[in-house]
Formats: sequence, C-alpha cells, structure tokens
Amino acid sequence: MPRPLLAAVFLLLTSAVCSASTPKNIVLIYADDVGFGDLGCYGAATIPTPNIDRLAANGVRFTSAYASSATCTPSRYSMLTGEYAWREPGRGIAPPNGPALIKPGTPTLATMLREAGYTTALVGKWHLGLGRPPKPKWSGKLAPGPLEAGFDEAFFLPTTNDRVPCVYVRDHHVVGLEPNDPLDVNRTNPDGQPTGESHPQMLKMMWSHGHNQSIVNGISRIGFMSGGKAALWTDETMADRFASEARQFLKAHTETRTFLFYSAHQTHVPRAPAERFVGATPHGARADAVVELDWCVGQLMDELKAAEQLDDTLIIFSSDNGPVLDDGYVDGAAEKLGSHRPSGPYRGGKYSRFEAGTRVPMLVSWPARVAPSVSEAIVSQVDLCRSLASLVGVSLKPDTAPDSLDMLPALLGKASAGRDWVVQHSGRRDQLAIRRGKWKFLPPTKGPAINKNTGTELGNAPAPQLFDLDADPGETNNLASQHEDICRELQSLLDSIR
Ligand code: NG6
Ligand code: CA
Repeated sequence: MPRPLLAAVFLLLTSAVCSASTPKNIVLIYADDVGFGDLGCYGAATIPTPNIDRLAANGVRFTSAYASSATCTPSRYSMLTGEYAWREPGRGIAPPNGPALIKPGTPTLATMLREAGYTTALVGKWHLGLGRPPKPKWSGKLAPGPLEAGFDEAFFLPTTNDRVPCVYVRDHHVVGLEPNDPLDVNRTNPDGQPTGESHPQMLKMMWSHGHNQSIVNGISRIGFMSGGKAALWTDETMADRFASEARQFLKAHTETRTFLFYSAHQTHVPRAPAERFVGATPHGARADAVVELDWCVGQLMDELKAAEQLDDTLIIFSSDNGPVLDDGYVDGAAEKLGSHRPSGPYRGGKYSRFEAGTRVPMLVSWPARVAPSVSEAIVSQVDLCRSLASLVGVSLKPDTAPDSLDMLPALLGKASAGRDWVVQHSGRRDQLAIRRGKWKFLPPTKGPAINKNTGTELGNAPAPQLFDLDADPGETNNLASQHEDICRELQSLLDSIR
C-alpha cells in the first residue's frame, strides 16, 4: 500500500477507537489515607500542596466525592471493578499473603481502557492480593496480579508499606531478588530473627499497636519475611522510585494513549518521607508526606508538560479512604496536629461510617475540555468504570461494573447533579451507611463506638442514626427519632441495594 494511503487507513482505524473527544492520557492518582481537609485546595492552611492545588484551580474540585469504603482494599476493588467489594466476603484489608482478589477475566477499569486503545500501567500500591491460594510464590511468578487485571505493565508494592514483604514487584516478579536468597512470608517468625517486639532498640520508628514483627530499614512491620535481602526497599526513596517509574512510563508512550494508575503510598504508615521533605510542615511526618505526595504529582505534571500533553490529559486525583493519625507508629502525627484538621469539617476518619471515612478529596483536570469549577455533585469512585467507559466509547455489558453509574457529565463539570444516593462502607461487610441528598443514615451496628487503637469514631451504635448534612455536616445531632419515616425509607433503599 502506498505510504499516504497507509497513513490514512491507520488514522481511520485509530480514530474509530479513540475519537478526538477522548483524552490522550488518563492519569488516575490515588492517595492513601489522605483526608478531606489535608490539601491546600481543601483548606489546609499549613500544608503546601501547590501542584495538587493547580489541578484544583484548573479543574473540577468535588465537595461530595466518596471512596467506596473507609479502608484501602475494598475501595480499590470497587473502583477497579465497578462492583462493591462488600458484595462478597474476603475483600477486606488484604494480609501480606493474600491471594489475588480480582479474578482473571473480570472486566476492570484497566481492561476497559485497554480495549479503547490505551496502554495501561500501574505504578505504586496494589493491595489487591497476588497469586493463587494458599499464598503467593514470592520467589517465583506472582500471578494473577495487576497484569491479569488489565495492566500492560506494573511496578508496585504488593500490599502496604507497613506489611511485608518490603520489596517492589515488576510485572510478575520481585525486583532484585537473588536466586540464592529466596524470599518468603509467614505468620510466624521462621528463622528467629529480631523483631519490633523483641528488639525495639533496633528501631528508628517505634510501633504503637501491631507492626512489631519483621524489621526492615529500622522499621518493624506487619508479618514476618525471610530472605530477599538484596530486594528490600528503603522507605525514604519510595516516592522518588515511584515518580521516576511513572515518568518513564509516560515518556516511553508519548505516541500512544496511556492510562496510568498512580497509586501513591502517602500518607499510609510508616510515614518516612525523603529527607528533603522532613520539616516541610509544622505537623511532622504525616503532613510532610502530603507535601512529598504533592511533589510526586508535580513530577507527573512535569513529564506531561515536557511532552506537551498536559492539556489533553485527564487527571483524576482522589484518596482511598479518610485520614488517621496513629495507625500503628509513634510519629508525632497527633501531637503535632496543631490547628490542622485532616477530616475537614467531618466526623470520623479511616475505618469509619461517619463522613470523614469516605468523603475524600476528588479533583478532575483536563484543561482542553474541562472548565474550572467547584462541584457539589455526589459522585463515588465506583462510578469511574462506567463514566470512563462512556468517555472512551466502550459499551459495557449490563452485568459488568454492576454498581457503577455513568457520572461523566458530573465528573467533567458539565452537570451539577450527580448521584441521588451513595453507599458508605466502613470496610467491614456488615457496616454500611447511606447518604441521600442531605440525609445521612447509619443503621444500627454492633461493634465499638471508637477504634481503641486509632481513636477514630467508627459510627457504630445500637440505635439508628440520621443526620441532616446541610445543617449539621459534623453529624452531631441524631434526628432518627424525629424522622422515623426517612429512616425507614433509607433502610429499605439500603436493603434493596444490598
Ligand atoms: C490495619 C493496620 C493499619 C493499616 C490498615 C490498612 C494494625 C493494628 N492496623 O489492620 O496499620 O495497615 O490495616 O490500611 O495492624 S489500608 O489503608 O491499606 O486499608
Ligand atoms: Ca488507605
């Protein structure tokens, strides 16, 4: 075929898949445990976040955006599959040896965008399990994992930065593993190694609850790992590593459409930001880690700018659950809080059914298409599947992403209304709540009112709770006994969704 004809055919073919109304790149930046009030653009006066604030100033800043759950694994599961994690058991916080939770063949945000012609990558935290039961083959091939969930490439930390194994994985294998030093992960101490419990004098950061098992980089973790010495990460360089991996991915794919899931580790414990961010705020390591996260966001923006693609990149920024101060280490987060309010005006935090558990920052920036605004539309991260499918022109089968709604107009700031209602989930399967318009309803639940480790108000109570979020955003005035009809309606709505 003559060259011009070939080019014309190519253009025709690619434009059939991706029309001019789809962005060149989609970058989903997912923070860990960042609360509604933690960013400059959401009112944090003492935490400088200029890059994230720039996204807000140039895009849509949501005030009623929700993570599906108040912990990480279920939020991520719901966001990537469009199905609430709580529909099946076993999708709570994944343990170090947790097997893959997304079954191969399940349609995901990544498989859908790949179908639309995007090259897809995960950089950062995974925490959705690896391999088949009984446990991942840490020294062998780690599958299924992100690659079986729709990512063309992946550079990731397997669970969380407070869990073993403290190694990076690229695609199917641990990075830097030496064959003569196989890696394994156990529930018990396999080789009598010193632990956070037995040798606290070896620690540079003391644990406060849990987190007293294997010691890596002077920090004790959840779980025991043995071997893999050459592959161990250093917490203080994790941000540099993830930012550089993400930049390399974007740089390598300037000619094709890309979907980057940048899944940050900040501000999850242990908070050990790079030396240059220590003291960036008056609030200690937790808020310093927010500044480090902002730097990472700036790195991605710089890379897109260098390729002259920032304008035509859809960047979505959000967080997997609300904030927590002491989540297991003595790092001064509570002591140095001062006037900073990680939850903003809301009650609770990570693990909670009160608003701060799941109401999180969400920013949508696409300078070429999206005008700056502040939106009060109710949107949930579970909606990303159907909304982005609609954006890129993929039609999903009815049983795919069953809990996801197409909220594209709201997400792009073109409609002021979003969902009528949103389900809120503490992270435990039996603990749901629902918001419809201004009403927030929490059915009675067993369990403690306060998480004794973290001090978080969980929302558990033996009686129903109903709050008017317009008049009482802090959920202090329980109106359930005055509005039994509304409680009944919301209970039956929740039952029907369940
Ligand atoms: C909890 C851990 C907490 C954190 C959380 C997961 C203890 C006592 N607490 O079980 O430190 O790791 O799991 O956080 O071990 S998440 O953001 O990934 O859901
Ligand atoms: Ca989290």
